[in-house]
Amino acid sequence: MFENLTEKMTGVFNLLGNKGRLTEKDVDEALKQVRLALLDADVNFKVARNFIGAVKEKVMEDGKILQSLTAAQQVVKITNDELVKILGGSSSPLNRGPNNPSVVLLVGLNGSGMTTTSAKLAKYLSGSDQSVSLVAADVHRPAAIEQLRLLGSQVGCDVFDKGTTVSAEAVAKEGIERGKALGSAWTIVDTAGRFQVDGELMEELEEIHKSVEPDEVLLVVDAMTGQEAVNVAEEFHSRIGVTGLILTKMDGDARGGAALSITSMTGIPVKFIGVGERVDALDQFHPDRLASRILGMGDVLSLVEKAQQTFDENQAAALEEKILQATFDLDDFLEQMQAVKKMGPIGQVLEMLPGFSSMKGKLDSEDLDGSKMAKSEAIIRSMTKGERQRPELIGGSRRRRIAKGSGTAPQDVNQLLNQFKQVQKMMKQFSSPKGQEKMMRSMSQKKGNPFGF
Ligand SMILES: Nc1nc2c(ncn2[C@@H]2O[C@H](COP(=O)(O)OP(=O)(O)OP(=O)(O)O)[C@@H](O)[C@H]2O)c(=O)[nH]1
Ligand SMILES: [Mg+2]
Repeated sequence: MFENLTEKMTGVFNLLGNKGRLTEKDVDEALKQVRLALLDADVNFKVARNFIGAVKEKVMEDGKILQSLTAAQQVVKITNDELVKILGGSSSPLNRGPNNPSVVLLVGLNGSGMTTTSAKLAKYLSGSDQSVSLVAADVHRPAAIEQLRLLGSQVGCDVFDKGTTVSAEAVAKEGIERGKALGSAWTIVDTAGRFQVDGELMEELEEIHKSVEPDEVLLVVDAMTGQEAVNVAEEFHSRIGVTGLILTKMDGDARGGAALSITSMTGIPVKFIGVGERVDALDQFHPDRLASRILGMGDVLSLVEKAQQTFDENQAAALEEKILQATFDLDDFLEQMQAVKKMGPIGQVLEMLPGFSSMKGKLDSEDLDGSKMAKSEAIIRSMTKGERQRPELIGGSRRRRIAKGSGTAPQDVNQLLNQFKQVQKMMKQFSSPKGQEKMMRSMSQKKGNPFGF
């Protein structure tokens, strides 16, 4: 996510961090670089200008900052706070209406991801035990209805449609009735997109809006469109009133312009982000977490949440026991790899680690696209049960057999065994009281705010 911007920002602040006390000129030079990085990410120039102005003002306001030995860290902290601010301050949950179902209208331009996002949102909400039904109000293309039906069955939600011969407004209205009859907590209405904002589309949306009185009108915006997204949002907002934004395709090559410009230009909060094509690739939007990522500090909170969603409790307890007993073997290693895979594409998972942007150069594409992990899995699967429990049994001839069986080379098998040895060593350390103490100590030193003060 926003790799280029993150790389440049970390570059600027690393340089600043090497200086100790700062002069006003140092700050100006760093902020100039930050401004260029923002413009290069296609951030709206007014947003970039105001942002830089606000950071500078805050830095100079407190006369002691520049003289301090932690001046650079304080500048980073101020930059972080201002970033959080332009991203909307805090996260905004969905508005729950007074009656069931709460109605969510999804609107947007053609191909921005509305239909996919309807299903993602349905999955997201049903994940927290809320019943959801979907309405196919894109009556312009039969394929759109079919697409929503298919996605609906994937996420286990009722999909209401009336074909393509009735008006979108009529389908939407009946769809809400259907949601009521089903006792749904939420009914999500998918609408048609257009290539550009045009009168016809807006009239149709206005009619739907009047008829269903939605609790949320969510504009789905493709993050790859950059700051052009601001104009789109303004037009939709002035015609039908938008209550929230969903930025899709944040997993792609989006540079950051849309995400960083849209809320401060329009005042509309981003509520969710789409991070992939799968129906589970939707995250609630947290301004502070994105700011932290942009400044190269990763997103540990999201990582922990994803892990909690993925690992079941019994599995986690069994693993803990094995670590404490120091009986963690290659089968457990395999199980761990599979669990990590469930958290999403490995490149995306790694991106949430602090400092990843500077580490990235040291990894090869095999590490990032999951092919190394697939190789490791194949190697372990080619081992016998005994070998998985006691890898020290593996000598030259077994190694050749395993390599052949997994379509890899003997040095790949070696590499995996070495990697496993490292993990085992770390876990052994953790299982001894002394090792635990050591680890706790180093963890507690890292606790607190990520800037180190
Ligand atoms: N990588 C990625 N692809 C996405 C995301 N959201 C949607 N897509 C893809 O974008 C394409 C268009 O998605 P749709 O949901 O059909 O878009 P739409 O806005 O309903 O399009 P129309 O109804 O045709 O106007 C599909 O191939 C989706 O898989 C996302 O967050 N990440
Ligand atoms: Mg669609």
